[in-house]
Amino acid sequence: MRIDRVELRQIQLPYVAPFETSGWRELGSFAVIVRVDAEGVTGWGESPVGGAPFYNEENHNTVWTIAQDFLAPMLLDADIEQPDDVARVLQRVRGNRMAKFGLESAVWDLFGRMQGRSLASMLGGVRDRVDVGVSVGIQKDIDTLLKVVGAYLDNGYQRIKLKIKPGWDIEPTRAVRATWPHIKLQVDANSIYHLSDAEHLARLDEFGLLLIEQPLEHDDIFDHAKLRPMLRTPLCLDESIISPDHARWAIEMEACAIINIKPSRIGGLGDARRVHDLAQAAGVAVWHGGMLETGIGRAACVAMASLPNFTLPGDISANDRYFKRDIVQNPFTLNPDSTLTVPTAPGNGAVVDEEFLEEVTVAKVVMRNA
Ligand code: OSB
Ligand code: MG
Repeated sequence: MRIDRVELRQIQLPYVAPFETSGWRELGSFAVIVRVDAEGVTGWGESPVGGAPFYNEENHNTVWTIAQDFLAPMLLDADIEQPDDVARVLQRVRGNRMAKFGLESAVWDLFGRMQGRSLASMLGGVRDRVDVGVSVGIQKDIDTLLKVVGAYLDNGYQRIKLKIKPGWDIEPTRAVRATWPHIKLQVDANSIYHLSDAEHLARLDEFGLLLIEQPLEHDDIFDHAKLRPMLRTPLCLDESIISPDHARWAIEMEACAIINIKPSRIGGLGDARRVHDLAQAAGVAVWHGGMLETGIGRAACVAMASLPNFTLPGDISANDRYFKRDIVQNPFTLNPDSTLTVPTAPGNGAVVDEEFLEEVTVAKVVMRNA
């Protein structure tokens, strides 16, 4: 099958509140939205990339350039018989995984809509609801943090993740734990510490955390393997796991007990599923991370998280935690048991609000097969 048309859009969509990590602060989504058309059917995908290359090496402008100059032409040139063909077709382009993911996930959606199958069922999902929590950014002080966390708990979220950095780690975590002794709590450092901080990080052990996420360098596996036995808190990798091979290396090196899966970071739903399967075979738990996706990317995350080895709550909050108005007509809402319901409609199930999408589009390009 030939893809007839690829449309790329840069959007700007403000968050309900700024999101701050150990390394950056963003005020809104800079996602690149991908639309693919073939045989009269439309598929949607999202590269949930940031405005600055502070999480990984990509930003909205690199996705825009690489998708337009290389990935979209390669996709339009190829014969695609199944979604898994896309990764192979785009393989010559090194890295740029968020850019690849936008196209790859759009093709999964396209095939699902053509075949009348939900993305969850195509991927091998086994759940009709997925457990979710909230990732809470760095706040201006501990009082504010307690208010923000309290509000999310009141909304019904049963798991809280705190972003940490030097100077905002032990005390905020202690305060949240002291206020809510029994909630599921975890922390994410986004690569800000070094192996020499091991003793400091071990001070988090007393708070009964589910996990500590990516304390060390974004491209490191080796030092994480050294750090892991120095902590009682289970170690989880995010930034470092960018492919099935990286997952295998981390597992063989015993660098982590848990893997955060983000299909966008790994460059495709197909490879994300491979990471899931490798981890499951090795007895390593996985959970679904988030990149503050719009409703398009979010729908794919929820489908992915319905696979069997996603045994910890995901960073996939309801759409209203991120946006006042999203670019879909069917946002997820939080169920009372801190879950989101897995879509059963064909493809990713997102119903795109094309009028609002047009409003928030700041650049658009269309490429076609002759
Ligand atoms: O490290 O998990 C991360 C957001 C953007 C980039 C990296 C991360 C995050 C989050 C937010 O923690 C998760 C979400 O709610 O989407
Ligand atoms: Mg993370």
